[in-house]
Formats: sequence, structure tokens, C-alpha cells
Amino acid sequence: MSETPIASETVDSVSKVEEYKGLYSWVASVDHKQIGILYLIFTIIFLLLGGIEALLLRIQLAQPTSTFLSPQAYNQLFTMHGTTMIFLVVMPMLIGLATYLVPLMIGARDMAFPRLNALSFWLLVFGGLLLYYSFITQGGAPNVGWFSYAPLSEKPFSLWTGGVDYWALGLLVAGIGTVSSGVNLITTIFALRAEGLTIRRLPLFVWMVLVNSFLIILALSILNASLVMLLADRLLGAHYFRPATGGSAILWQHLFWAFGHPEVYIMVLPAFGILSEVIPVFSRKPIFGYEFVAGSTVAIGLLSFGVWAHHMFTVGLGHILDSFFGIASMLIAIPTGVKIFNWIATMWGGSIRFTTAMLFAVAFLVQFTVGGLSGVHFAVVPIDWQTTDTYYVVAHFHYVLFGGTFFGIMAGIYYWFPKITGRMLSEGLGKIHFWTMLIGFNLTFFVQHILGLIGMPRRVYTYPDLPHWGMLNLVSTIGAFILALSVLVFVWNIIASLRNGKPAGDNPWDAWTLEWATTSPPPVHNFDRLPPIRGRRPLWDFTHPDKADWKVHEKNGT
Ligand code: HEM
Ligand SMILES: [Cu+2]
Repeated sequence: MSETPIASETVDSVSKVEEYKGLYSWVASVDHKQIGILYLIFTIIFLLLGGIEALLLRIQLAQPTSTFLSPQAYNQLFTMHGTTMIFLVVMPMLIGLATYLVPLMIGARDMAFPRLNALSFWLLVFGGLLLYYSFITQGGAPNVGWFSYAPLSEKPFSLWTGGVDYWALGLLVAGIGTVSSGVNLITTIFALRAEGLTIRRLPLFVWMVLVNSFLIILALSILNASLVMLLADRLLGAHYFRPATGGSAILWQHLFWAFGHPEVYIMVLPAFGILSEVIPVFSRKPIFGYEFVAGSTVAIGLLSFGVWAHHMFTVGLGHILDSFFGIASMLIAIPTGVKIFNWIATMWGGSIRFTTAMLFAVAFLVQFTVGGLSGVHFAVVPIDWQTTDTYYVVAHFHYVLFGGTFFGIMAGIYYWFPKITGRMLSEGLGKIHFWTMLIGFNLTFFVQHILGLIGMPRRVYTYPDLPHWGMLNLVSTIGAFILALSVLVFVWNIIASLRNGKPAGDNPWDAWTLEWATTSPPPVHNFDRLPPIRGRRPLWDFTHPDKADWKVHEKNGT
């Protein structure tokens, strides 16, 4: 009986995948492609949940003095909406794309730690379930906002709701998985690159995932530690954040935003990476200023840890700290601007193909810039004092997160869906999806700038019938329903294309990074063979030998 050969235990965990069939093969999978797809399915489900929560909020706000939702329900819904979109939609969608794509883009067979990869994903699932379980507990879901400020989140103030406990526990479980993903991605990128693929030849998406993974390890660890402290306060009678017993409520704000600001970059850097792949391919030009795009990412990553207190200008930190954090925040606009100019210069003079992916990328550029500009407004301390906690902030972060990141993710999905599934998404439905999303998004959020400037506070469950307030809010709600429609078109496009989309072939866009050098979808082992890697566009060099990058360089003597 004890004859089990040792070899069977050390069988390469990746090749075992093929033995399982059906649903079980997905649950047991340690293949980065299957896990990447699971991430995408999971996040689309939570996108629909978070979207329904948003619609309920917008219905309540469509008219003044509305009673559609109770104040308690409203608070729970905006907390769950924000938490869901950040932790269960945007961040894991980007990590899922990275999990699927990074090994392919560097010519590797899988992630460095395939089992850890599966663990990261399933921890995210359990974290999400814990968070949503709170809805059916006594007292309901958490209702203290996605940043759970102390002392509101502490026992004496949130006594009857276990919601905060589920919030902290859910984010902690998911957060441990996220840190593991960061470790896994960094190791993969450093250790498993194909021969010839030096760091300076890495695709920019991989570059940005690399920088991002360092941000994840540092920032999510701060959050995880803070969550443990909060749980200790709530469940074990500690008093880190309880002023009445000698703790410090401001400490929570410092810890949360020391995580929270890098977090906003964690949510945007991989989307920058997507743009840096999509724009060059659909402009038929290599990226303009590769070194600057990569280098500015590192600059953003470093700076992002030095600006957190711009979320705390109204706390009363004093002029010196306020000035420091205001100036540091403005500095981030420089490397960000560098990127915007690089993308525009890449399009300049290119032969642009306006596919759905490219349309989403261009919309990202415009909308993200609008959000970046309102961000610079907030960095001016006296302006922040006037506008903080108003709808101007809500407009700002939706322009960067939705108009920017989410549009970027959409560009990525239209670009890589053919690789992942072997079928094209419908360009016709894609264009309908794009235009409804563009119109819906701007209707919903542009007017919120005005609402904020005329004084409407955020996180209020209703408002009096003041001049323009009702009308602007109604426009915003109508926009939200158009947005919801666009999401349905998107989901329909995915289902219809999976059923009978046009077969994609290996490289439908005539792109040049390595993931397009294998079949669509790729085999379990990813590659039968790789093209020789002599530059940044190995597949281009291989398929266009007369116009290969290294030949052009040789001719120009560069
Ligand atoms: C030039 C770049 C940016 C600057 C200078 C900037 C500045 C600011 C400031 C000062 C605030 C605090 C406003 C307040 O509460 O009074 C803020 C809020 C916020 N920002 Fe930005 N931001 C920038 C880019 C981004 C990016 C890229 C993202 C995400 C991808 C982002 C997401 C957010 C979010 C989610 C909030 C709201 C946090 C809350 O609930 O209070 N920002 N931003
Ligand atoms: Cu910030």
C-alpha cells in the first residue's frame, strides 16, 4: 500500500490539469489561463451586483425628498457599491487580465507559483462571499463608507451592525490573496522571461504590472495590518482607534490613505499598460518614447506613497503638512502627463484603425484627463476645503476610475477576447456598447461636477428642492440607466460571440507581442515554439522580416 511512487506527488502540477474534466477541472485548476478566466467571470458577476446597487442609489436620488430607500438602506448600498467596485471588480479584473496575459506575453508556460495563483483567486472568492453574507445578518451590510472611518466604525458607534466585521474580515481574506498575486507576478516577470526578452524589451503592459505588483505588496500589506487592528478593537477590546480609551481616530485615516492613494494607482497603472499595447497596435506604430512610458510608471509608483494626506486636508494637519502634501500631489501630474503625451504622439501620423478597442482607448485618454484635472484642483488646499465631501469628488473619482480605468479594461477585453476564446467579439455590438457607455457615463457623471460646485454634499440619502438640484440629479439618473443598458449590450456581446462569433485565428490584429504567436485559445502549455526575440516587437520582426525593427535600426545606424 505504501508503494505510491514519489514521482506521482511531484508531477508537474500544471500538466495535471488535463486529467480533470468539466466543472471540476475549473475548481481544481492551477493553470493561469483558466484562473484568469475565472477572475473575469467572477468580476463580471460582481460588476452586475455593484451596478444594481448603483441604480438603486440613483433611483433614490432622481428626485428631491424621495423616500424610495430608507436612510439605513442608502448607507449600506453606497458602502457596498464602493467596496464592491474597488475590491471585487476593478482591482481583480486587472489582476485577472495580468494572470491570463503576463505568462503569455513573456513567453512562459505558467506563473512562477501556480498553486499560490489558485489560492489567490479562491481567497478573493471567499472574501467576496464574506462581505456579501453581511446582507443577511442581523443589522445588515456595513454602512460606514468604503473607507470605514474610525471612530464611526468602532463598537460604540457601530454596535448593532456586524456589517463592519464582515467588511474587515472579507477585505482581509481577499487582501491576503492580492498580496500573494503581487509576489507571484513579480517572481514570474523576473524569473520566467523567454530568452532574449530583456527587461528593456518587456511589453509595456508587463512593465506596468511589474510596478503595480510592488505597489500591491506594499499598500495592501498596510491595509491588511490596519484591518487586523480594527478587528482587534471591535472583537478583542483593543483600542487602537478609540480616542475615549487613548487610541487615535486620525491614525486610522493615515493608515487607510497610506494604502488608499497607492490603491488608486493600483487601479490605474495596469489600465495604462493596456493603453500602451492597444494604441500602438491600432496606430500601426511602435510606442513613442518607450523608456519614458516605463520610467514615468516607476516615478508614479514612488510618488504615490507620498501624497496620502491630500485626503485629509480638512482634518487640520497644519499649513506645513498641507503644503507638502498639496505640492507632492501636483507633482504626480507630471509623470502622468508624460504618458498622455506619449500616447498622443504614438497616434500622431499613424494609420489609425478605429476598432471598438481603440475607441475605448481614445475615450480613456480624454476622460482620464478630465479626472486628472479635477484631481489637481483638489491638490490646491483651499479649493479642497470648499469641494471635499461634495459631488465634485464623486465626479472626480468616477472620471478617473470609470472614464479612465474601466474604459481601459473594456479596450483590453475587446483586444484580447479573441486570444482568450478563439472568437471575435462583434464589432457592430461593440460600437453600440461603446457609444451607449460613452453617453451614459458622461451624462451620469459630468453633471455631478456642477452639483458639487453648487454645494450638494456626497453621501446624503436625500436633498431639498433647491434650484437646479432636482433637474441635474434626474439627468444623472437617466445617464445611469443608459450605462446599465450599455453593460447589458456588453454581456450580450460576450454571450453571442461565445456561441457563434467569427473564429479569430492566431493574430487577428496583426499585433506584435508574444501572446499572439500562439493559437487562440492557447494550448495548455502555451507555446509550441517562440519566434526569435531580437527587440521589443518579436512577432512583428518575424512576420514582417523586410520591415523588422532591428533592420530599420541597422539602416539608420541607431
Ligand atoms: C493628477 C492626479 C490626481 C490627483 C492630483 C488627485 C487628487 C485627489 C484628491 C486631492 C482627492 C481628495 C478629494 C477630497 O476628498 O477632498 C482625491 C480623491 C479621490 N481620488 Fe484622486 N487624484 C488624482 C488621480 C486619481 C486617480 C488616478 C484615481 C484612481 C484611479 C483617483 C481616485 C480617487 C478616489 C477614489 C478619490 C475619492 C476618495 C474618497 O472617497 O474620498 N484619483 N483625489
Ligand atoms: Cu489620493
